[in-house]
Amino acid sequence: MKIYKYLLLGIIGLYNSCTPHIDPPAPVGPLPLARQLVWQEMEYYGFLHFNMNTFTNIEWGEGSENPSQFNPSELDAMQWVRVAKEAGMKGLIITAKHHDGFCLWPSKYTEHSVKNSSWKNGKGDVIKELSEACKAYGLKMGVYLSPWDRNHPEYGRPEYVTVFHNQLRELLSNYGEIFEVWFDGANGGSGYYGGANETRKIDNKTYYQWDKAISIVRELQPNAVIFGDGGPGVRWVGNEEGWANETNWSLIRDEVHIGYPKYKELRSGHEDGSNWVPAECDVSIRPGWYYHPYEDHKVKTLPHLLDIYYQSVGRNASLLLNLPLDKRGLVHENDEKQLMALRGQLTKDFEVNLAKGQKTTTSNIRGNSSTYGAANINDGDPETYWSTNDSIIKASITIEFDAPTTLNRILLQEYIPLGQRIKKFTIEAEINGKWEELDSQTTIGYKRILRLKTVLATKIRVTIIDAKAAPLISNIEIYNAPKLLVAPVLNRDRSGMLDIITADPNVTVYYTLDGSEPGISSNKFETSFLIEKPIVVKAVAYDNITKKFSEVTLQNYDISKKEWNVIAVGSGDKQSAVKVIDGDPNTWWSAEGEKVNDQFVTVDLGKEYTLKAFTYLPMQDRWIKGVITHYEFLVSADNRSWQKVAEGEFGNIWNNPIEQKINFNPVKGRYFRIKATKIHGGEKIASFAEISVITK
Ligand code: FUL
Repeated sequence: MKIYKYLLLGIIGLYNSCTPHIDPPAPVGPLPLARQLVWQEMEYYGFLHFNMNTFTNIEWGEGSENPSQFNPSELDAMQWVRVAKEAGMKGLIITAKHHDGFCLWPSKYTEHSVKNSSWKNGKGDVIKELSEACKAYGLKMGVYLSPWDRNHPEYGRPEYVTVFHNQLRELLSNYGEIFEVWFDGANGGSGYYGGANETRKIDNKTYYQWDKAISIVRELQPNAVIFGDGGPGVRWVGNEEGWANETNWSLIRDEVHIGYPKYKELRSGHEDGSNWVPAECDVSIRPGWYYHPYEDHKVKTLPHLLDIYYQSVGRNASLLLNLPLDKRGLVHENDEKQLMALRGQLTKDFEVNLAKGQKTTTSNIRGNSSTYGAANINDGDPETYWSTNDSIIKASITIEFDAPTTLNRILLQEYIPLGQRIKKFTIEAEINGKWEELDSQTTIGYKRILRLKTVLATKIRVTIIDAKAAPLISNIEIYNAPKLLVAPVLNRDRSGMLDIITADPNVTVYYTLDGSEPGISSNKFETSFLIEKPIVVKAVAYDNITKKFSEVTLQNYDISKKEWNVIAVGSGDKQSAVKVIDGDPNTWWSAEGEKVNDQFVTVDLGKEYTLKAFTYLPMQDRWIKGVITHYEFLVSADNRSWQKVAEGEFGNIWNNPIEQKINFNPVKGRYFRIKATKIHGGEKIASFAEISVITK
């Protein structure tokens, strides 16, 4: 038998060597450079925001901070890199210098750096520690160097530009290979500037002598890509939320520069762009870029992180996910947990490539040559691709499964070394012998991942409808991602209607109202229902295919707020004060007057209850203000004579602005008043997101 096999292989080899040589398709420019191709394959890497702002607990330092304030207690670069590696990231970019000018390395060109800090008695170098840790774990390192420097006395004058270039030289000379140099777009404005405390304006197109800065990068790190609003290597995506538009060209026109006012265009790039500058989506795992203890409960949820992944990596962009290092100098436990949840889910989503080994045919093959044949689409080799004859743009690829296959993800890649071409394509599935369109989309580029509805298909067909020239596809993968099983979210509105929300519409929710653990024999959630009386709700999501449950959500509810009314406020608009009892944690109301007596809200419960506790939820926005630290709580039967039943402090509320519950001796009353006697940071105006009472 063996001899026949070799004979057959010999014949195939002879046939292949006789196949006439067909020229590859002509490139459709602009084209990526080699360093951009290497960068593109990284796909997912991390940002580290860490320096003076970590210790002053703000987002933008003025530049007047004292270097001694920088003093991490347990800085451990190995921990950052270990976490990043385990999360699946391929590199880390650190804020070597942010707008306040504080340098994480002992720069020769400023006194505002680690060398004058308390950390390691001024002998430390964070960039060095990170570069060593990256080397140890095989991760790449990048540097963020803010052009704007609110500390430097010469900022705005030519002398500072030399400092900026010299600092760039230091970073690119002393820490080994750098994969990306990140130039921020925020520029000029007010600052300390060596004590001048003034506003300095610059022209960000000309002031920094970008040509010179770029040539320094080219000279010292020829393989590094440069990030900026308009590149030149990698572009900003035009938002800090972690998404690109569905249509995303890796091209931009010449007119894009740092501070480009029409930055929203960067979400799609320019189809007719004359430069190859792919998009990078930068987003923080928390609301802020820097660590703030008051955001410990605001780490992005798994469904949110997954959306970010699919809307960045899945839309022909890279994902730069920020981890704010804390005052210890570590990635916080909460952030690490969510990173690993994302990693775990992505591993499940892309576990088995269902296209692998399946029969793949195409409507047309370039010169009928196996060099450009259909097999290249799922051979796992990014260097081979399928293509059509030059004149043919509309073409299709069909993947036929051995048996009907359940699927809901498709991943497509163009062979970009010869340019991004595809402008429009559709995905169809053959289900029970009938073709059904699952999606119709525009660009593909380096990588496109589509989340499709779950179908049981015998074939999948990808049809290229329009392209700049003959389409080149190097890879198609098909997956069946499991349902997203995360604990359901419970929302009760003012009238008491309870809604149970799941991250995946295809899971089933079971709940109990008697404190028992929910399971498949409990109530099945179909539609919102009324909860008016005090009760504990426990809910769980269930996947009927894997027979697995999510974690359980537990929520204690008290009387509904249906009959409640805000009947008085210390100052400001009483009508809009209804937001403090609307059941929505994201709406808030604040007083207007600045006197202590202006800072209260009075609520009529509609009838008398025995009150045992009250709750206060501070504002949940990214920029919180008016957080009450000291309160008085008063109760009345008739809205005339009032009894103070509690007063005191909400412990640690600024650092941890979650709902506060204050118990007191039970008291009967129909009216209650929450009064702020002190507000965080000496502010004068109190704000309220939600207030409640406990009767049970
Ligand atoms: C912005 C900066 O101003 C923020 O502080 C942060 O560094 C972010 C990544 O870029 O433009």
